[in-house]
Amino acid sequence: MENNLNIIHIDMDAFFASVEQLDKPDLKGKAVIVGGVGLDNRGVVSTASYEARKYGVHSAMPIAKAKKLCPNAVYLPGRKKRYNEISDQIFNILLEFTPQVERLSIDEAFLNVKGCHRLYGSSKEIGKQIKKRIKEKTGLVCSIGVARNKFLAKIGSDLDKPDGLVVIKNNEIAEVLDPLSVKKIPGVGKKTAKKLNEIGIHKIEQLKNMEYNQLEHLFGKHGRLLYNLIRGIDNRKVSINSETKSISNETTFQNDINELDLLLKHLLELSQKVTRRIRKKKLIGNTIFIKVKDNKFNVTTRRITIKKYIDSTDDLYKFGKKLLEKVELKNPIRLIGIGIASLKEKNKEQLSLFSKYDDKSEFNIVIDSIKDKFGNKSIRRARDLLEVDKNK
Ligand code: TTP
Ligand code: MG
Repeated sequence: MENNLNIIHIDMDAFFASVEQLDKPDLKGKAVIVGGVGLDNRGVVSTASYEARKYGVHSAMPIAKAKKLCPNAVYLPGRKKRYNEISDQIFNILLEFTPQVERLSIDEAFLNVKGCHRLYGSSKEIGKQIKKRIKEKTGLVCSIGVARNKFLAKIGSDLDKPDGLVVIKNNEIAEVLDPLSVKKIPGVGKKTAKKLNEIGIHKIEQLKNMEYNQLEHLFGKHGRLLYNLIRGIDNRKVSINSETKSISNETTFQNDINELDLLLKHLLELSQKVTRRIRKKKLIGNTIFIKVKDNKFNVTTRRITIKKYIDSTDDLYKFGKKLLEKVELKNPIRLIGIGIASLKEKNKEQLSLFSKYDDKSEFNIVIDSIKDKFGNKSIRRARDLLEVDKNK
C-alpha cells in the first residue's frame, strides 16, 4: 500500500445550482442556471447544473448566451447567504476528520490526512467517508481527488466529476497527466492556453518536452513551478486558514453571577479547557475572544488580536481577563465563554525557546498528559483551589 497519498482535494459539484435543486426538489434533474442577474439578461452565469452543461452552458458565460443555448432552463438569482451556510456545514464535516483543512473557496478545500489513517483507514477510505457524511448531512454531492500532493489531488477531483473519487497513485502520474489539456493546469488561463496552442502545444505531454529555460521565458517566475507540476512535483503545504477554525468553550451558570472574581475563576477553567484542546491539535492562535451573556440575554463579545501566537492557559487567561475587565457588567451574568481564533499549526520554526509566551509550554504538556490519563478533574492549579464557586 502506498502510504504517502495524504492530500485530498474536495470540490462540490455544480455547487450553487445543486443547493437550489436541494431546496426546491421539483428542480432536481432539470437544467438550472444560477446567475447574478436582474431581468435584463446582462449578467453572467455563476454556475449551471450538469443537466444545463449538456447544452454548453458554463460559468462566466453571459446569461443572454445561455438563454440562447438553453432557453428552457430555470434561471435563478444567487442566494449567497444560503450557499455560505451550507459551505460552513461542509467545512465543519471536513474538520471532523482533521484540523488540516485549507479553504480554497466556498466549495473547495485541501486536506492533509497524514496521521488520520489509524482512525479512518486509507486516504481513499477517508474520501469515501467524507462523501458519505456530506451527502447525509447536506444532501449534496462532491468530487474528491487523492494523491501525494496538492496539484495531483486537484487534478484528480476534476477527472470524474460529478460524484467522483479518483486516487492518483505515484506510479500513475505520467499516465494521468500526459494526455490532459494544458488548460487543466491551475494558473494556465485562457490566454496562456491560447499562447501555447499557437505554438502547437495542447497537451501536458507536449509541455514536458520544453526545456526549463523555455518555460521560464514563457511563464516568467512561474516557470519553475510549472516545470515541476507537470512532472507531478509540488511541494506546497496544506496551510490551514485562520478563518476556518476557532476553538472555544462556554459555560452557563446554574445561578447568575455578580462578582468579577467568580467570573474570572470560570474564565480560568474555560481557558484550561480551550488551550488543552488546541494543544492536543498542535495549534496556536493569536485572536482571543470572550462572550458574556447577562440574565436579560444581552450578549457582549470582545476580541483582541495579539502579535504572538499562543497556546498556554496562562496567556489565554491573561488576555481573556483583560477583555472581560473592559465589559461593563450591569446585570448578573448567565453565561461566559472564551475562545481562540486565527489558528495555525504549531510547527518547529514557530517554537521560540526564548519567547516569553512559551515558557510554560512544558508545564502545560505535563498537565495535559495527566488529565488525559486520569481525567479532567485530576489536577488543578493552586488558583483553582481558592474555591469561591458557589455554583457547584
Ligand atoms: P466551481 O467549483 O468552479 O463550480 P461548480 O461547483 O458550480 O461546478 P463543478 O462541479 O465544476 O465544481 O465553483 C463553485 C461555485 O462558485 C459555483 O457553484 C458558483 C460560483 N462561481 C461563480 O459565481 N462564478 C464563476 O465564474 C465560478 C467558476 C464559480
Ligand atoms: Mg465545485
